[in-house]
Amino acid sequence: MSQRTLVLVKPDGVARGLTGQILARIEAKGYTLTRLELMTPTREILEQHYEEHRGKPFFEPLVQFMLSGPVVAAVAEGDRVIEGFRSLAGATEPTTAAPGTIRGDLGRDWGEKVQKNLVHGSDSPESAEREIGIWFA
Ligand code: IDP
Ligand code: MG
Repeated sequence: MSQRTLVLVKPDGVARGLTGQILARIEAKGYTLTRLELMTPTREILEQHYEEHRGKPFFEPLVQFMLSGPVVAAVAEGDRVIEGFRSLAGATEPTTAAPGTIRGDLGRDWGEKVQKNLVHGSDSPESAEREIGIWFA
């Protein structure tokens, strides 16, 4: 059965003009974009979205970063898209994310309290449905 995931092009990706390249990689891999919107999230949306990280040292820097400019929210669909998009995205830390991945090819460390790593992708079917509900209520 086909699956869906929430993808976010974070404010660094939008500000650096990388939205098209990032979405092109998702499409080139064969997934289908079924929702797509440029939006400016509220703190409330971000606190819900990153609920699991509340209390961690990078939580507030992460929320501030995500509030720093518009993001592109998308729903991508296809068999095993959750795993497939996280594989395209690469590891959380862009410095060591594998070359060939979005974060490995397009990201770097900027010496900040939060890793600016261009994209978000849901990590499980439960997270995907929860997150799609938050961003596309
Ligand atoms: P993921 O985006 O690869 O799933 P998560 O652990 O869910 O990574 O963390 C959410 C976001 O918080 C990351 O994408 C990154 O922007 C930031 N982040 C995670 N861990 C750290 C950290 O140890 N230091 C700074 N920022 C972090
Ligand atoms: Mg995560």
